[in-house]
Amino acid sequence: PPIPAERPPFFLGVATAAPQIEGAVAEDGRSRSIWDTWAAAHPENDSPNVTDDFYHRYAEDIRIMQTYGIKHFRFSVAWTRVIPDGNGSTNAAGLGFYSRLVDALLAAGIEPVVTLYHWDLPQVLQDRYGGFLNEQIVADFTHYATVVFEALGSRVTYWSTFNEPATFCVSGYGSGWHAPSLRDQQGEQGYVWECHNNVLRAHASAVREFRRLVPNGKIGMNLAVQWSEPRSDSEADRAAAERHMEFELAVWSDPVYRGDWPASVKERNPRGLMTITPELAAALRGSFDMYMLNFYTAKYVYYLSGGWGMAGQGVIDAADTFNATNGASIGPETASSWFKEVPWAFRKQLKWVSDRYNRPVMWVTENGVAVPDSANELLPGVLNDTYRINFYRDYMQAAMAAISQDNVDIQGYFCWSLLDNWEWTSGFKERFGLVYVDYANNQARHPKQSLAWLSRWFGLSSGAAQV
Ligand code: GCO
Repeated sequence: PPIPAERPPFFLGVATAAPQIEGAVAEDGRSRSIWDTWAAAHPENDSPNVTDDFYHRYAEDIRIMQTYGIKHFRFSVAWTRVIPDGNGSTNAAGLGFYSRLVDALLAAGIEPVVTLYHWDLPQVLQDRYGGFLNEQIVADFTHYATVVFEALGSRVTYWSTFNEPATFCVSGYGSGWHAPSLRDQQGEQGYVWECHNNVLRAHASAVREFRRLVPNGKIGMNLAVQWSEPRSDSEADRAAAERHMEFELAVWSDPVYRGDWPASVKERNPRGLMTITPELAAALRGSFDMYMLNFYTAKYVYYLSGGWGMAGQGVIDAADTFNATNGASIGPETASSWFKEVPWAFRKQLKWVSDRYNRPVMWVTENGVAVPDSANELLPGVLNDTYRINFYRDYMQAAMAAISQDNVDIQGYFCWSLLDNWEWTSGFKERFGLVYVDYANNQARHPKQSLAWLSRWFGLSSGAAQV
């Protein structure tokens, strides 16, 4: 597809996560994570044991980024490598891996962007005290974060504490769909909120150490949301959609920017919801240097009296669907059942966040797509991912419209993902990479057309891009 005349005004980065790409799960003293346990219990779902073998092949991936001019690389550190026992002593071999990785990135002119927690809790902490259900996690996470800040803080400027806490709290401790597979579907135990409370406390506590140890660094938290589009124009549906967005997204960022839960959440007062004390509010204030948003899709929301809500969040009277009352789909299918393509919703979402929080600097820290039917396609055809090129063109142009017409301040944009990888409950069946990974042939890397095309659009390379 032709390169659009106007170049995006934000930088282009690529994102990854340790459990999805590293493999080497038993090497250099790494302990098991809750996702290793999950994978062992679901052998039909492939395995993260080797996946992209990034642990051994990162130098090659850095060369690929260099070739295409990518200058921001988002990756996560595995707690299980750094402090295998969850708390207590540091494992020098595990920490050494990230130190070498950071050095290699910097030597290649690539800015490391570090996520401290991308869902891979040490299994020992789940076993010992229930993981995020226990306030002990706050001290243990802070200790872990401090060790990493001390080791990498002089070389790494950009950080995130937690990736998509809504996803791991709701799916891990509510619906049971994700590790550690605890269920509290109706919210009777208050699990999801306990998790939520402890993530906010741990974030505040880790950022306090961060300010001391990495005074010139920038930090935030990657928040994910699906835009809530009212299914009809009725007042009830519009209010339900707004409420849904508050329960899904503002419930994380209101405590940071406004010092309290959204009014709709307080009113509902689900079991487990803590009171945000003035001390916590003060610690959270200013703890986002930028608003890091992961965005993929949207759904219709409608008012449903007494209906179900998000798992464990307490009953809220909105439910979601991909189809409007008139049967219209919210967008075309992708390879993922949870995800339809809706660039217009991306623009609305960016404006919603920007308006609510008084125009924060924003980074899109994940956006991407798995091409339908591409999982079993063979080389070289699968490298011809025009579908993904069109997806990125449309979503990025929506972001550009948000900047030029809605006064949103977006400075960075990370594609999910650099590499095809282990997609959690979908195993290897969904490929989100800009680079194809041939799992059957020694994890060989093959850059897709989308990588070359994006690189050209952003003006990052010309030679490598043979589109
Ligand atoms: C995340 C995401 C990634 C997924 C991606 C595609 O939360 O950061 O879950 O890890 O692979 O969103 O589904």
